Amino acid sequence: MAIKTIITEPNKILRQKSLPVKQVGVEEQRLMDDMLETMYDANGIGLAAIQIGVPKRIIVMDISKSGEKNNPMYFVNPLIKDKVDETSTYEEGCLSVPNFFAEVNRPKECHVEYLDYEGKKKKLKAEGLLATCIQHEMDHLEGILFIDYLSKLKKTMIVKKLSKQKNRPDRIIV
Ligand code: GNR
Ligand code: NI
Repeated sequence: MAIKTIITEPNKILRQKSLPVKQVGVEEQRLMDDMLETMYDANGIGLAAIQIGVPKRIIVMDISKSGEKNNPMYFVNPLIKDKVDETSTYEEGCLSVPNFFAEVNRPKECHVEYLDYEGKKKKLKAEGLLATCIQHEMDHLEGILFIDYLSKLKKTMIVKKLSKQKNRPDRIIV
């Protein structure tokens, strides 16, 4: 397993649409292993493959509480089959938008169909943090970030601050 670099805004790669996986093979399983290790290392609860630069429709998640046993979840080619009209609000963050948090409304519950780590077809009814997280991750597969739901003013402010941080050199030799 290996820890990969997480791509951060602003970066066009994050706007790419990810492509369906034809078959869950060893290459995909290796990718899922690396994604999980990268996510744990960054203290995240979810990660989409595009965040490490791979445009495949693959997500890993673990929403277990700290101190509890790890509960890794793998989603390949996830599809939302159904969602309720009722929404809930969560303060979201994103490993690709480091250190910025904002409230986002999303459907409170959703039904998801996907392939698991073994390539087996699965169904899941998600609610609470699980529903929020899976929708956040599925947005990544479409090139959407949570800041896209904020006002233009807030979004511009966040992207500006992130690009300034990026351009700041670690060391200047004069
Ligand atoms: O670690 C993460 N926390 C989080 C909190 C609220 C809603 C969504 C998330 S996902 C995020 C990790 C990430 O960026 N996944 O794409
Ligand atoms: Ni994210």
